[in-house]
Amino acid sequence: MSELQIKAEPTTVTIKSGETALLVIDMQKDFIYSGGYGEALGNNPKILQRTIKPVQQMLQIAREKGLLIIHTREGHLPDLSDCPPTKLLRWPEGRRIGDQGPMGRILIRGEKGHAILDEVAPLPSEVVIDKPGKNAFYKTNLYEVLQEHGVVNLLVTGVTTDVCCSTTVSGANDYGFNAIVLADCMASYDESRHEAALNIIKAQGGIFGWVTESKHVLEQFEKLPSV
Ligand code: TIU
Repeated sequence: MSELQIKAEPTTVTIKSGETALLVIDMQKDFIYSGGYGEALGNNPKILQRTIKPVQQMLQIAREKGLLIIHTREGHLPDLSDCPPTKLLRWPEGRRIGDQGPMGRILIRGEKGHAILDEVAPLPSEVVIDKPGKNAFYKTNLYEVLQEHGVVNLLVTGVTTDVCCSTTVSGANDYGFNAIVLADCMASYDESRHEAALNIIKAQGGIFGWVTESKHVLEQFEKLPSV
């Protein structure tokens, strides 16, 4: 198993490729396209679109080098039985989870808006985890999947930095994984929150993990033989 040294903040991080998975968080139309949940919350979803290309590149190299790839999707059952009333009722009617929008019912599994973007769509062989919360470890089998595959390190990408990515990184830390965040593969609806969330992750000697750019990861993974 090859050891790779990834340039990152606050320190260079050494990982074994066979113990590393690529995690792609919530690259769904509901967040990244107009007419979905992100917009219903008052955001401009276009801001997240800069992540598409770098995430696509990370998927390509991870597939070439045989990494475990896990995609997540935030969403709820059509009867909303897995959606806490607090999450449901916090926004005005018409803009709530389950309300009808241009991409179907907002943040509901199986609706058009719930789907992952075509550009970064999972292959049939890849793991897709549906989650009712922000943190991808909450009420999912993510921990068990990672354990089963002997994963220690997570290369974390997706949206949004300050919500589903940061809560998942915090979860990863508690569950005993190294989270290595790829800043250019991640975005927030607000640039200052993106920066703040990254700063919190890498502060205090890397209290939650590391922050790097995909170019540093690509540079290292390119050295590995393809599968
Ligand atoms: N996936 C994810 O981050 N869910 C959110 O609700 N993000 C917001 O920034 N609102």
